[in-house]
Amino acid sequence: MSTAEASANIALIKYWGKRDARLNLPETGSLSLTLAALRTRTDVTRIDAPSDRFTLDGTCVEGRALERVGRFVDLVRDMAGRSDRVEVTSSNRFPTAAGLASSASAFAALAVASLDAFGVEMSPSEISRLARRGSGSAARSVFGGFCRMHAGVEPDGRDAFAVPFEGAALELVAAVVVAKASKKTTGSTDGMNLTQKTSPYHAAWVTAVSRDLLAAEDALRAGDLMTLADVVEGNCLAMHADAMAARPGILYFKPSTLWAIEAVRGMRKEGTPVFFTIDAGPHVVAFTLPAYLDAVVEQLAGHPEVECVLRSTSGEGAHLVG
Ligand code: 2P0
Repeated sequence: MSTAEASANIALIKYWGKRDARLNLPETGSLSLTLAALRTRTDVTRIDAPSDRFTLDGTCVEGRALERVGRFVDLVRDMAGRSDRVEVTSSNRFPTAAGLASSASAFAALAVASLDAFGVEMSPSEISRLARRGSGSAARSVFGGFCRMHAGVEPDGRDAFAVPFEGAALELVAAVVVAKASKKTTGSTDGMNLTQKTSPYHAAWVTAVSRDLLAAEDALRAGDLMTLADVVEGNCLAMHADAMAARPGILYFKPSTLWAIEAVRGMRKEGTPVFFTIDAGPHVVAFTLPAYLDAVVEQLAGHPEVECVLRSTSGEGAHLVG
């Protein structure tokens, strides 16, 4: 049995659109921080059976999710020249009932465990490229800390992988404001495909990302949290504006999302170094400096639709354990 762990990551500058759906190539680059608290552990064992098996958080999974895992492991089977089926057992070390399940930590951990199970050796960039085939954001969870995903230009995707971002002069920690579970929202893949096809703002989004990436990298290197706050919040709201302008519009915000945005901006106005970002769901992630985390967590817990506020430092990249 091969066991790997990986942590989810939260993008400061977001990925929202693909240049190739089959190879899962992003339209733009992105910039993220891997979060220690959102961890997935995955075991992969080669088995003598007619088909793959997948258990997630103690429940046997079938249908599309099992097929997605099987197709991903096929990439590793092809490299190894083997056809053995596998048993994949995965567990998330955070409250999945809250809808925080992450394809980033899942496919980064599955990539590392599957390669080990089939005895295939790869460089970290090659592992990132492989993880990307499972999920675009998984390419970033191969690495710890800040991470820069390159969109690349090659049709075969050989230059579309993540690398660690060096030289950050800020140590960011996160408060994850988990909204109470509500009806399932549009998944990221479907959401970005619909946005790309129908949103009149999408071309402007793509242009904005290149500019935001440069500005965010400069601010991170300069340790300029207030400039980073403007760029990251602006990029997040631009992604959501793009999605909201799709037909039909995709709206991920809930009342607690808007409440948390206001709370974060209120704290910043009062002098707390904190800023927010929001992925394809209602949860708000507030980034701050370690000395302010307790106060930020306390302020963000006070809405009736907030399930809990998780605290996280930056996390490690995907690795084998045991
Ligand atoms: C991001 N998200 O950069 C953006 C922001 C969600 C909002 O990457 O289709 O699950 O599997 O490549 O990786 C989530 O997208 O999408 C995502 P696929 P994925 O973090």
